[in-house]
Order: sequence, then C-alpha cells, then structure tokens
Amino acid sequence: MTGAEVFVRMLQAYQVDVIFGVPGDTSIPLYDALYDVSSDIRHVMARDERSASFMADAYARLSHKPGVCECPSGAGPLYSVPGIAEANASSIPVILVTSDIPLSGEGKQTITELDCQKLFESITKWSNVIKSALKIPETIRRAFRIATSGRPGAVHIALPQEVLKGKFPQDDPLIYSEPDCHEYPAFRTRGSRKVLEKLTEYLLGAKRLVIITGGGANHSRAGKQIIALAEWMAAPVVTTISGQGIMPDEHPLALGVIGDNGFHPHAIKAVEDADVLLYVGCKMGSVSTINWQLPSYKSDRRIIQIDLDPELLANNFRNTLCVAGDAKLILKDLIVLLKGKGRVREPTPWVEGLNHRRDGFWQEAELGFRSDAMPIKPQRVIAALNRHLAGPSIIIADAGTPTPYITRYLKLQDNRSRFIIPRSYGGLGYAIPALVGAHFARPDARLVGLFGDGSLGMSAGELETLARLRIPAVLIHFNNSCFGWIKALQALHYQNKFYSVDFTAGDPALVAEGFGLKSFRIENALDLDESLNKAFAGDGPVFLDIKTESEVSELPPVYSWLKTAGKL
Ligand SMILES: Cc1ncc(C[n+]2csc(CCOP(=O)(O)OP(=O)(O)O)c2C)c(N)n1
Ligand SMILES: [Mg+2]
Repeated sequence: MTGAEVFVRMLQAYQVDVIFGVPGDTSIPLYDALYDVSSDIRHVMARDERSASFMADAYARLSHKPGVCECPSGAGPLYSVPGIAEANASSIPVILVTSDIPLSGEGKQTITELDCQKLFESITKWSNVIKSALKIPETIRRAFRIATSGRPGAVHIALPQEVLKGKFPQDDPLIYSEPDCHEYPAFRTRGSRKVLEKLTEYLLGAKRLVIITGGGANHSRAGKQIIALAEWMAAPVVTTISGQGIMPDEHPLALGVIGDNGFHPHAIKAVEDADVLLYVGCKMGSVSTINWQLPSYKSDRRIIQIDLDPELLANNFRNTLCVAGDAKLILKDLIVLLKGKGRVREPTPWVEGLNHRRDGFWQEAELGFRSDAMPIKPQRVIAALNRHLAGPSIIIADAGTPTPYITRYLKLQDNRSRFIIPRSYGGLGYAIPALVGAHFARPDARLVGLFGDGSLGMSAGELETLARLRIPAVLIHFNNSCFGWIKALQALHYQNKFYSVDFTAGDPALVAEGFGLKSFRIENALDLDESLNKAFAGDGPVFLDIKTESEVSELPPVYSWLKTAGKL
C-alpha cells in the first residue's frame, strides 16, 4: 500500500464519513487514494480552505465527532488558519491534514514551501510532520486522541510527498483505531468524591442558586442533567451565548442569556441576586462576564466552577470551589448525592419574580416584533424566523447584527435543535460554509444561516457549494450596506465620524441566483412570512436578501453599548 492509502484506511477505521477540502498540486496522491474508497468517505470540495476549516468545525460541533479537513501545501495551510484557530480556542476537535512538498525539497526555495508545524503550533494542541509512511497509523491515532481528549481542540498533520507515496506492508495489523476517540469528549473523567460532597453541601445551603452553563455543557451533552439539577433545586438556569439551547427556552427555569451581547436583563438580575453561582463548562471570559464585572463582587457570594480543564478553574474569579471533570458525569453524581440528602425544592417567590420580569420583557419585545419600519428591524426578522421553525433545526449565525438579535430573540423548542456561532474569534464569513458542515452532521435538521453583508463578502464563494450539493438551507442576509457593528462603535464613541465602514449594496440576491440559489428580495416586513414559507418549503438553498436597519439607527441589545448611551 502507499502512505496515502494507509492514511485513508485509518480514516475509515475512525469511521470518518466526510472530509472537507480544496485540491492542490501536492494533494493528488491523496485524492487518488480517496477516489478508490469514495463510497465510504465523502470528500466535500470547498471553494476556499478557510471555508473547509469552518465546515469541519461546524461538522464537529454538531456531530460530536472530530471534523476532518485537508488542503494542499503553502497557500492552503495559510488560508485554513481561521477555522483551525476558532476550533482550537472553542474546544472543538478538528483535524487538519496538509499534503506537503517533498521532504527532499526542504530549504531549497521549493514553491509553496512553508514551515507548517511552526505556523500551527500556536493555534492547535499539536502540529506534526509525518516523516515516514510507517509512522502514519500511530500518528493518526495520536492526532485523534489529542483532538478528542482532555480539553478537545485542533490538531494538524502534514503529509509530505515521500510519505504519501511511500510503501507500507499490505494488511498490516497496525491499521486500527481507538474507538474511545471516535467521539468527543473522549475519556470523560468524574469529579472527586470529596469535592462533590462539598459541592452538595454548598448547593443545599444556597438560598438563591443560579446555574450558568457555557459551551462546555453543550459539548458534554449535559442537557438532561442540567434540567434535572435545576428542577430538583428549583434553580434558574442562565447561559452564555455558546451555552444556549441546553434546555428548551420556554422552560420556567430557563431564564436566558447573560453577558454583553444579546443579554436578557432578567437573566443578569438572577446572577446578581444569587448567593451561589454554579458555572458549568464556562470559561468566564470577557463577553459572558461583561469584562469581569458580572457578577459584581459580594463577599458572601459563592462561586463554584465545573470544568474539564483544570487550567480554567478560578482563572478569572475567586472561586469558592473548583470541580475538575466532565460536566455530564459530575452532574449525574451530584444529583444522586443531592437526592440522598433531601427533597425536591419548590420554586420560591424569587424565581416567580424573575419569571414575572421575563414575561414583561417578552411583552415589551412585541413592539419590535410588530414594527413595520423600513428598513426592517432585525428583531422582526428573528420573530418571523421563530414562527417558521418546526422540528429539529440548526441555526448558525455570524458576528454583526445576527449575534445580539438571534441570541436575545431565538426560541429553540425542540431538544434536537442547536444554535452554533464561532465565539472565540467571531470571524465574519463563518455561517455560509458552516451550513455545509452542518448538513453532513445533521441531515435530519432544517438549516438556517444568518449573516450580514460584510460576512457575505467574505464567504460568497461557498454559495456555489451549497447550490452544487443542493443543501436545503435558508440563508438570511442582513443587508445594510455597511460593516454596521463597527460603524455603530464609531457613532457611539467617536461622534459619528464614520471612516471606512460603508460599502455599496449591489444586488446580493442576483449574486446568489448566479450561483444557482433561489432568492428573494425583501424590503417590506409584511413580506417576511410569505418568503420564509417559500424558503422552508424548498429542497435546496434559498437566499433571503433582507434590507435591515443598521446598528447605527437603533442600538442592538449590547449591554456595554446601552450603558454608554445611557439606555440602561
Ligand atoms: C474576519 C473578521 N474581520 C473583522 C471583524 C470585525 N467585525 C466585527 S463585526 C464587523 C462588521 C460586520 O458587518 P456585517 O457582516 O455587514 O454585519 P452588520 O454589523 O453590518 O450587521 C466587523 C468588521 C470580524 N469579526 N471578523
Ligand atoms: Mg452589514
């Protein structure tokens, strides 16, 4: 066998069913090996390596399996950086394979020569150049093990030409996978018994317990345990943006989102009222804590943090208790301990008061939901989307207008639905390619992407991929002819001195049509429902070009912005 064949056999052993990539001169031997097994592994050709890496990221987030992407030497690895960095920082296992120039060409001005190992060292858990075909199986096993275990993340493997073309003994017993690492998180760890007993004691002593879930709770698939714990303790649950969807939004204990971007005021109040805060899989970074001001300091407030990465424990706040381990296993054990020590709690007047505020919030929101203003208000778009979501849905959003509005107003009801968004770097141009990855991870779900015109400019090429693969996705394009988010910051802090933030709208619907999508132009809010009806009825991608109000005209729900403007 050739090294390329061995590599493909290893992917088969790991039950990889899809690999995202862009072809190049150095990838020919690899493509030849993939050609021969095309029934097992689907190669999805992207139009840009950045997109391929975003596809693998979204696939991994939604399938709970590692995402695999590949690209050719030089420009390929350079273009794939955004998705690899995002996956790594967001604890998503993505394995990037770069086919490389011959080892014999190293240091000789070979075209596309690049020190990939060095390039990826700062944005992966591990970057390795395989030097011999004989080392492929053990290296691929290490790659999967590193990507899926501990705090999951990205891994890079380079396959130079000698390795791809090198010889390997037929039917070698070394070609096998470790089933533990087919999914993530691999090798889940329980919490220490002593620490869990202390945790039980703190929770039983709490008068106003609030559970805060981050992306880690979703990665751990701890939704059932979060609901069980919340219901047993009658404790409200609030989430970060990445923690959204952990429980149905209509649940009386699901209070909403905290932090700077798209926050719910009643969720923030719950955190401020709490005497015990239980963080689950949350990094407590700048956004969810509003620059570490939430929660404000109170000497008698207990902060407890559960995280699988001990390095994150008590990193940003002074914790009363740190619990290292997997969220799902820890909560399972915790619930058993709690049930052994008392009875289920009844909701207190405090929780009822928070729910009363929540009802008031949603009543007030109706004003925006019903507004016929032109350009269309973004909240009206999200309210219309909510009406059309039925059954399992995957919602993917980009930075800009979509983030605060979808975070605040999206209502996920189906426990098979998920909302994903790249929150480590918030790179524009994620949603369109991510829909491709989502399609392969969740063929059962309806797909919806939300993005601004700035994002479209960065990812329009993948409209062709969506059309070529006939992916039934509803694309919601917020057309405001500017990098609105940045323009709003200039308005807010620099007296409307707008500089390099406006661009021409052109005709994005025509661009989408040109790539083979069905498209609709929507300028009037009254047309939203009919267009969404048609879009959801389609069996291919549909592009909705919606003229929306920019962040300059009405400040979006961003805590620090509203505070600066004196609106909080
Ligand atoms: C790759 C990348 N470059 C720059 C930014 C900084 N940035 C954040 S929001 C934003 C403007 C987004 O414009 P658009 O997609 O049109 O959305 P809008 O805010 O107008 O709704 C920019 C440039 C970013 N997030 N990602
Ligand atoms: Mg814009």
